[in-house]
Amino acid sequence: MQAAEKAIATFEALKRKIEAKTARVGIVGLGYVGLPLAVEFAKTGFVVTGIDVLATKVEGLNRGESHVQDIPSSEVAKLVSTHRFRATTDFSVVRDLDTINICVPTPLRKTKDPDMSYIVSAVEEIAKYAHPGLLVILESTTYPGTTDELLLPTFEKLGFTAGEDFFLCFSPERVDPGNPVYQTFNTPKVVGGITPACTEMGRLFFSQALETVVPVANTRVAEMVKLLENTFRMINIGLANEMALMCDGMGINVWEVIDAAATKPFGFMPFYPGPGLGGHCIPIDPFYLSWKTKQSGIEARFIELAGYINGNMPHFVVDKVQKALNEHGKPVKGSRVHIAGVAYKRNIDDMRESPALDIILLLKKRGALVSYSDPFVPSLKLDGVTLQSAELRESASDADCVVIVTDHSNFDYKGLLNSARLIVDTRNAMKGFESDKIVRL
Ligand code: SAJ
Repeated sequence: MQAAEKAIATFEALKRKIEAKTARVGIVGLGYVGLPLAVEFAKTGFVVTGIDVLATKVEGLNRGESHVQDIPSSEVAKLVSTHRFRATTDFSVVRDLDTINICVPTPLRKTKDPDMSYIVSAVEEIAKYAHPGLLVILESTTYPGTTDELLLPTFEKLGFTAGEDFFLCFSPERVDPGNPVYQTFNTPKVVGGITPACTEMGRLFFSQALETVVPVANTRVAEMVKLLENTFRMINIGLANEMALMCDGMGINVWEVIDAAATKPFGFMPFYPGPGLGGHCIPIDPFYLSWKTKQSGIEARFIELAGYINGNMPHFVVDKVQKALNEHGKPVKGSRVHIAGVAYKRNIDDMRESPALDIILLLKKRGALVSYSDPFVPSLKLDGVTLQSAELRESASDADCVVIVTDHSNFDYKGLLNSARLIVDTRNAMKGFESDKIVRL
């Protein structure tokens, strides 16, 4: 059979399996991205195999237990009992898979360089068992060129040709944990392939289980889409934080300024100042872009500047606490400072890159006695010390100053105003309350 005919036969064979939902789907990395994706495809009727390096995660899933906030255990249990989903640590299952989505972490090293080790090890394992007709889709947020430069050569070394005997795409994950409106099935899914045939295969695959699929020209466009989305956010948050610094210097309430600007029905989108930038996406993803552009001699100055401004917010907050205590005739040294909320954003338990950690360390460095309350975070280990979350109202009445770092909805802010001597509010959580006890960003 000629190569072209062979390629068409390979494409048609996989297309048929995907359309018939008999394609065996594999998801590598069963975290907040991979598990919801696995569940969506299993619910649509595919048999899905999840692969993860953590045996505890795999065993829990096979017992029908979910470790991901957006996926109830009952859902996992049902899919496991009907043999629609199972998890394993054994990559050799790839031999029998038709499609694989790679949903592993892409953190930054301390040097702000991308840590590609999770992607590299996953691809190396997959390559050991790769076979003709496989569709491989990388979902981990990464710099433009990763799929072309890191994944493609690995498969080409095995003699594969993308778009002919295997299909390779990039599709950015857009999971927003805890989002009550947008979940995996109804968040538009961008996908770009090494070749048009790869893109079409990726589009066909996702359209079996997800509401909207957005095919783009190639993998680099798809990789860049995600970085634009999150860089846009990070830079605008940086602008909001710089506005807070300017307004602070001019005695203007920045929150009133933003709320009033947000009444503009077009051409404006509100972002808000805060104690700093936390999470596993926004503070991280833009530096994948700036790292890559630096290699071609282009300085991503917006990203660097926003990173500097956002990174400086914990210091600004601690300076504000110091000034507020001094106004009340107290030094930071020896004062009891109670932190209300330590998670990186409201109503979740995620502590990754949380600015609360920087604020606590900076306060301790200045001699403050620091405690915290966070109903989502029962305890936290910092600088070798384990802190336990305390009851807010009681702790507030004992404290010289309360700092609202995370504005959880279930905090009793009215009660806090009655019990606290002094409140530094970094989230405008005390909006609507007027008192000289309250110091706002
Ligand atoms: N933050 C501010 N001011 C703002 C918005 C956020 O200081 O106006 C802070 C938050 O407190 C947090 C950090 O920025 O510390 C990140 O917050 P985020 O609202 O961006 O939430 P994330 O990190 O969960 O971002 C995710 C991203 N989702 C994906 O990457 C798939 C992001 O693209 C989403 O836009 C965001 O959720 C969302 O909208 O919830």
